[in-house]
Amino acid sequence: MPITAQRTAELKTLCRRFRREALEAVAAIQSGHPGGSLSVCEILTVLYQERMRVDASRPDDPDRDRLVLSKGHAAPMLYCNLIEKGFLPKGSLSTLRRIDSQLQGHACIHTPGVDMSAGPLGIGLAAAQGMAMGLRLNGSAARVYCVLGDGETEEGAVWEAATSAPKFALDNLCAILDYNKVQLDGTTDEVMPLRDMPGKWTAFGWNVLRCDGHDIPALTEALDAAERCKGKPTIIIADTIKGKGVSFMEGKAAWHGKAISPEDLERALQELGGDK
Ligand SMILES: Cc1ncc(C[n+]2csc(CCOP(=O)(O)OP(=O)(O)O)c2C)c(N)n1
Repeated sequence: MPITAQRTAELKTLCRRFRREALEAVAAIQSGHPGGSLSVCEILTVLYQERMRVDASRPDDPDRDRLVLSKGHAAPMLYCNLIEKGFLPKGSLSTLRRIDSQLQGHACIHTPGVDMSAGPLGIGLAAAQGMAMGLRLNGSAARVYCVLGDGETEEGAVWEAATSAPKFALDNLCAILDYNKVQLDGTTDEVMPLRDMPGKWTAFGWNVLRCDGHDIPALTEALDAAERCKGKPTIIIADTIKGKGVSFMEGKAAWHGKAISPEDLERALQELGGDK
């Protein structure tokens, strides 16, 4: 079912709040990853709040959809979504990255709602593939989503999983590439040119879809098309902007991992607007 205009507006409002909360949390601890959290905001929000079948009252439901945030440094945006879904207590984002907090800088599988630990880039797609195979063996209709960074695809392990998932015809697996064209210390073109991303995944045997990764109806449409595709895994190449929503962070590798000063936080919150 296409998403309604009203639901789209609700999710846009939610995304604005999530952006504010993620930046406030990173600023409070003076460490973390603003840029990649802002770029993946709509992707994670549409997944968790709109399309994934997950229920916080049954966190271990064997038939729940899974999500592997392979670009694990964007954990603040994952936590915003898990809090909204009721997996984590309201207000817990203020404990981000503190000793003994459940909300570490990279998500950990012991945290309620988190399906896979992350930290070293490049491992998530293989883990998601294993989950998809296990679910199919168990006769489950659950789907597995894996969110990748584009810089992350410089890791060779991504391409081992990219090779094998089509062999096993894993149509319950959907990768989403947060294609913001910037990584840790430069653009991906400068650091390691990725060249023809859609062509590469097509050659590996994937169903390749492409959309604007900040456009909520386009993302929902792509996720629905992925679910309809049979016999092969899907990758949604979602064009995004690193730091999206805050003009002085947009497209800047300098805002990949950075402490946010109180002045910059204030400027960012003013730009984002919305409720305090
Ligand atoms: C194996 C490994 N190498 C290096 C790092 C350090 N690192 C963390 S984020 C990052 C850049 C990732 O870029 P990208 O995947 O494009 O993420 P995004 O721009 O979406 O934040 C790097 C190199 C890591 N976490 N793991």
